[in-house]
Amino acid sequence: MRIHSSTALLASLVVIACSGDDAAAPVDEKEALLGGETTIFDTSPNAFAFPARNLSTEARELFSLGDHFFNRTWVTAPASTSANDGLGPTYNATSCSACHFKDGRGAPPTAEGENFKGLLLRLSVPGPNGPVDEPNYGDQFNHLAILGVPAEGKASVHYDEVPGAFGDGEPFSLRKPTYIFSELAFGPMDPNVMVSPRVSPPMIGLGLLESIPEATILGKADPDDLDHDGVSGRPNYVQSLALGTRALGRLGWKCNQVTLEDQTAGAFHGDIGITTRLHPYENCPPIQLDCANAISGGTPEAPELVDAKITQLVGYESALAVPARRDINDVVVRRGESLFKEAKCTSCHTPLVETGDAPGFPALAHQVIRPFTDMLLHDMGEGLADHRPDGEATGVEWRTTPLWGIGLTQTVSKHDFLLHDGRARGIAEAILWHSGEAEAAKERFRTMSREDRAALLRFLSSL
Ligand code: HEC
Ligand code: HEC
Ligand SMILES: [Ca+2]
Ligand SMILES: [Ca+2]
Ligand SMILES: [Ca+2]
Repeated sequence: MRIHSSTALLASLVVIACSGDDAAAPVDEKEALLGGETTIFDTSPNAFAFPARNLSTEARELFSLGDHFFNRTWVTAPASTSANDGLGPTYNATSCSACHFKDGRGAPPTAEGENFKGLLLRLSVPGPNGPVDEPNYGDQFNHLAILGVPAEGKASVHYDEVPGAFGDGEPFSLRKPTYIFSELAFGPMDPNVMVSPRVSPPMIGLGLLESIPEATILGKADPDDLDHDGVSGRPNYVQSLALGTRALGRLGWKCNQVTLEDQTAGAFHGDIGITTRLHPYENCPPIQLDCANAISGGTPEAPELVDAKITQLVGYESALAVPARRDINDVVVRRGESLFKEAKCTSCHTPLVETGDAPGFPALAHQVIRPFTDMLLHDMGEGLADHRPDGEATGVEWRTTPLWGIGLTQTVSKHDFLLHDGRARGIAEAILWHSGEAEAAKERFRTMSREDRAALLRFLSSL
């Protein structure tokens, strides 16, 4: 099914909602509108690539310009067109869309020796006032470089199978990754190096998440677990280069970036090697002399990318829409939804939130959205820990991942590897990795009957 005319589908949804043969109370068709009035209706491989349905004409133009830029391939400077040169000197990919393919999520390497594409490795070492960059490799491992400059080396993943069983005895196996560096160009890493593997997350609904009022997010935090439900939830505060101050982090797997502008400039610098006003110097740790001496596509005063382009990209990223839910009237899906609540998955995956003002993006303002995240950090236990603090996030904490769009992962990204490092092979494994504050919820899932587990998974696949 591929429907672009939203009003047509909206109308048919209402009909389904009224004529469904489910004996229970009729479902409010609005439940399908995960992104409120911004929601689009598409279940094709392009489902994550559309602008918000209610976007103004001007905002649509900005979206198109940014879209173009998101797909642009960067080349080594100097090139005949200076508009897209400045790649590297070291980098991980040559375009945003190489990692966020079709605005979906990246896949980890599936076997030892396989290349890293959608997964990157963040690095740091403990310093006197908190973590600092790894001295010779910086804050990210860059496995690629332009001609004449050494890449930082190679990385490989190794998976160990960890066996387990559901409450009814049915066995399962989880795969735990280990990362191995080789051919390191600048000697061994610091013995205290902390490595955080992260896949590229899907790009939908980011402007809506940015428009959730800070008070709403902080209102859900319960750092000392005063209500004794075993779930705390803490905000992350990180330095925003865009705002010039420390502020509430919302983006990244640990809420480690504040605004889309921060995230975009950071990605250009760390992932592609493009300098901007916020990151005016090339990404070359002191020992990497060939990197520092390579021809740049700009200067610190006139960086490789001008602010206007960042604005276009932010216009694109803000407006990428969330697709509507499917099958909301299916009896099994509805049973799964009840189980999701009963298992208290909702204590972190908040089903309903209202956005506040959205300066520059009126289409995103005051929308009733269903992101299934509280935008807070949670201790998820040793199994998922990266042991690498990030801002105020500890080495065991992660942002509650928004679950909207999760059921379209396979369609859009052609794989269903989930969690921050893509270790989970599908939704069930992602839940089974939950521990720490989510241990009790995980146990409720693990000990459900087979039928209930299937219903819960059907519900998540409808998102
Ligand atoms: C090498 C792969 C790679 C490339 C290239 C890349 N990204 Fe990302 N992107 C990631 C990863 C990994 C994360 C998660 C980062 C984290 O947790 O710190 C991410 C996160 C993001 C997020 C935050 C999403 C969220 O849910 O919080 C945005 C926005 C984003 N990237 C935009 C961009 C833009 C714009 C570009 C191009 C300038 C880009 N990315 C290039 C891998 C990549
Ligand atoms: C204590 C908070 C908390 C509770 C309770 C919780 N989760 Fe999560 N969930 C998280 C966090 C944090 C992550 C990200 C973990 C990671 O990537 O390492 C996550 C990730 C996920 C993912 C993977 C999403 C993705 O895109 O990678 C799924 C699926 C999921 N949770 C479903 C559930 C279900 C179902 C329940 C109830 C049985 C549940 N969660 C309960 C916090 C929670
Ligand atoms: Ca550059
Ligand atoms: Ca590096
Ligand atoms: Ca609590």
